[in-house]
Amino acid sequence: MVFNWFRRKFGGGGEGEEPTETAASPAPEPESATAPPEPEAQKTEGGILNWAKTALQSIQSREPVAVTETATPDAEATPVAEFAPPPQEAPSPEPTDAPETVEAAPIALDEGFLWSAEVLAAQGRRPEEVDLEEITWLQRLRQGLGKTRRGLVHQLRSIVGQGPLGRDAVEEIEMLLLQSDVGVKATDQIIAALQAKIRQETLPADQAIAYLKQILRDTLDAPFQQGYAQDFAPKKGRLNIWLITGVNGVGKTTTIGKLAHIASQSGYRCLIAAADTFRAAATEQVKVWGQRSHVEVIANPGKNTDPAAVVFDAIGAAEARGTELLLVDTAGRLQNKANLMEELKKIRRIIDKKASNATVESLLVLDATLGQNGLRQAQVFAEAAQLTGVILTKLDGTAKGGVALAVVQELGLPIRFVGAGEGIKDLRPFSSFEFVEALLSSDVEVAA
Ligand SMILES: Nc1nc2c(ncn2[C@@H]2O[C@H](COP(=O)(O)OP(=O)(O)OP(=O)(O)O)[C@@H](O)[C@H]2O)c(=O)[nH]1
Ligand SMILES: [Mg+2]
Repeated sequence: MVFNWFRRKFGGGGEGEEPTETAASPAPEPESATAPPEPEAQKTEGGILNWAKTALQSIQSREPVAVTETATPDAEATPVAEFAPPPQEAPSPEPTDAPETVEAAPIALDEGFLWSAEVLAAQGRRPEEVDLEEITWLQRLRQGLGKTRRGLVHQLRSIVGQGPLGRDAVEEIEMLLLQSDVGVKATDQIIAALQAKIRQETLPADQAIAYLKQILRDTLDAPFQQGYAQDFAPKKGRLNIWLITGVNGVGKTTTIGKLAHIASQSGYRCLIAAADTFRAAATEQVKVWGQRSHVEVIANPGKNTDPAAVVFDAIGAAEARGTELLLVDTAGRLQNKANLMEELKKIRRIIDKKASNATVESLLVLDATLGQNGLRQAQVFAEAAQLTGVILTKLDGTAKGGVALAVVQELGLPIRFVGAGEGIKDLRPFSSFEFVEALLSSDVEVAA
């Protein structure tokens, strides 16, 4: 059965189907957050362990996967080492090997699996309806954010563990957020929300962390209050065009390859336009990704071809083939910034003219390892490309995960996807709930 990755559910891409709220987004629980906002239901109904076992059985009934023998974890178990993903190829801007061909490691009902299970269950997901790749992706995201989390959670707990949050504690939390790349503006807002809460009541450590998580989720989801749709799936049965922009080296082309993979796996007819005609090897690079994801690439083999002309041809091809998702790769660098912006504007004009009925999304790719510097670059693109969302890449590296909050706060744009690795499966739709859990959760507690 097809798992629709954009909607995070099986068979969810029916013609004309209008999405209900995505399963990946838990119902918001705004003001009531004195008690921990995480749903507790699974812990009382046989616990996460049962949920995880059922999920594993369902996964195996759909696709046989090797299960490694691990001792069944119990409530007292100290957490084992974090999930180690398959080794990745060394970074290479022109992918020649296919890191995605590395077979997934045998699945184990270990601490990492249980953590993923808890995160999925907390969002109201049923164990029969999760995909194995959801589990492995969550583990990868958690591992990617591991460094930031370890720095953050331990210190946060020790601050809030000292008793009711006082002024000094709030200042220490402020420092921690700034060190995690959350940025001044978002930090100010988060601290203001936290202080407002503390004025109302004193919070024990767990509740303070739970409340902080709620504030972070609200910050990340704020664009949904400003008119951006929470659902982000290409519309079936019609042309969607996603223009992928960003400065050089942030991961645009790699992201296109990963998006093409998600799209074709999720049952969408997809096409790629190789509109980075500036860099000599760019077309070849995107073609490699096209082969990996089994998606055709429209390119113009001539030298110094006009990228807008490539986009024009690609739209024609997309319309002729009934393509549902056209991904447009763009250059990250031209002779100068003004030229690049002019080129993007021209591409955008062609899209609006030639595909006036298409649903167009303009997505800025940001390299999370660049921290606040990446944000400055973003402001320039925002004008030229009429941005509608952000894709945050390289969360697996030295990035400090807090930058996601700065991105949303500073740009007012929703994060639509996050990348945490160079493999084809290392990019998935963004969920504030999962992100915040990966950033701030302490170790899984299993109520068996
Ligand atoms: N670790 C890690 N590396 C990534 C990720 N995404 C992309 N990369 C790497 O970043 C490098 C640049 O990626 P590209 O996709 O070529 O970037 P680009 O934005 O298309 O670059 P230009 O075409 O030069 O503008 C490559 O080595 C990728 O493998 C990620 O999520 N994690
Ligand atoms: Mg590129």
